[in-house]
Amino acid sequence: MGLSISKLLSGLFGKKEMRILMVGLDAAGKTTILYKLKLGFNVETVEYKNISFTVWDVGGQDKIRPLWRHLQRMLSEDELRDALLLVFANKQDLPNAMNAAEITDKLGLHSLRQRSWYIQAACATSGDGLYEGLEWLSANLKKKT
Ligand code: G3D
Ligand code: MG
Repeated sequence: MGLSISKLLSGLFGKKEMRILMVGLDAAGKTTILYKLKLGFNVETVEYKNISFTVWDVGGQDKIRPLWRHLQRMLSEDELRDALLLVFANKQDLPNAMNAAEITDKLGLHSLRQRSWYIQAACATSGDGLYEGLEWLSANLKKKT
């Protein structure tokens, strides 16, 4: 279905759209998360609670790495000024995985100003935590609009 038609339908049925940029280290589990939410490729639309989430999984591309290597600078880009920030602390099934508190600390999330952020422990292979993440996004999208 073309973009314009889907936009028209969402207008008719009050469906909201949310665009998601997914960034992270190679092998962090981005593609697994997308596949778990819906079988498919690097750009996917996931329907959840009457919101259409469009997710771009852009992790390993050399050209944009300098952008996300510095998370805080990336967030200050104009296009992301109003973006919600959801962090999946993935691979929680592995014994040596950093937990959500450790990742919060490493990413300096507490020092982010004027930003709605949330960290969700997850295991992409089983799907644990993935919908809780979307739940937070959908709740906060409603707050914004
Ligand atoms: P990426 O898209 O961020 O680069 P992938 O990462 O989704 O390709 O995942 C890289 C590897 O990590 C995959 O293993 C995948 O199965 C695994 N993985 C992803 N999420 C989890 C998780 O929550 N727990 C565990 N144990 N493994 C995970 P393979 O072996 O298929 O390359
Ligand atoms: Mg990938």
